[in-house]
Amino acid sequence: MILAIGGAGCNMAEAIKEKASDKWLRDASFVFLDTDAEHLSKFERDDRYSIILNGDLNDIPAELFNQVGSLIIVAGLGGNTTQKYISEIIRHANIDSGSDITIVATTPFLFEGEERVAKATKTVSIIKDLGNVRINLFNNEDLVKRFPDINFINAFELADNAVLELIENTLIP
Ligand SMILES: Nc1nc2c(ncn2[C@@H]2O[C@H](COP(=O)(O)OP(=O)(O)OP(=O)(O)O)[C@@H](O)[C@H]2O)c(=O)[nH]1
Ligand SMILES: [Mg+2]
Repeated sequence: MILAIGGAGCNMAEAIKEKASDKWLRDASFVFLDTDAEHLSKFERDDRYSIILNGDLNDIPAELFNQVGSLIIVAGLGGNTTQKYISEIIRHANIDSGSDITIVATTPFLFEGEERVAKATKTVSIIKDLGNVRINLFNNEDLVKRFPDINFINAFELADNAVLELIENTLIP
């Protein structure tokens, strides 16, 4: 299962769903979680599961993680939603399925400002405190070195592609 948290996570999951070349990834189940109902509505289609977060996890069905062997969580760190919900979601997934959990997350570009970077650092420490998840961090700033032409418009699309590449190249179902 690919579980997206927050605005960036949902955009990344969408890119994975659209562009994945590995069959296991194309066939994976997708869950989109966000506090932003308008953004979330963009991903609502028959084959997806999307859930609006409203302060607690009561809206997540108990059986959601049943029989999920491998859970990949995608998110952009640096925002409020992901920081607020990620540990609770991981605990929920752990209790329900004991599944193998991997987080693939990006850290912000410097152009987003120090506050975002600091928030991302804090979220990483929250995740690390849980201890039982693997975390693959992709530093968005690396894209600046890789793509000298990167700009405000294409930056997040390049990041989405890099996340997909990381999952296909390093994670085996
Ligand atoms: N790859 C990718 N990263 C993004 C995108 N949009 C934002 N980001 C990155 O993700 C970080 C977190 O942003 P969001 O996902 O919007 O934050 P959130 O978890 O929804 O939290 P709030 O919106 O603050 O409630 C940002 O600081 C950016 O670095 C995107 O479309 N794709
Ligand atoms: Mg958001």
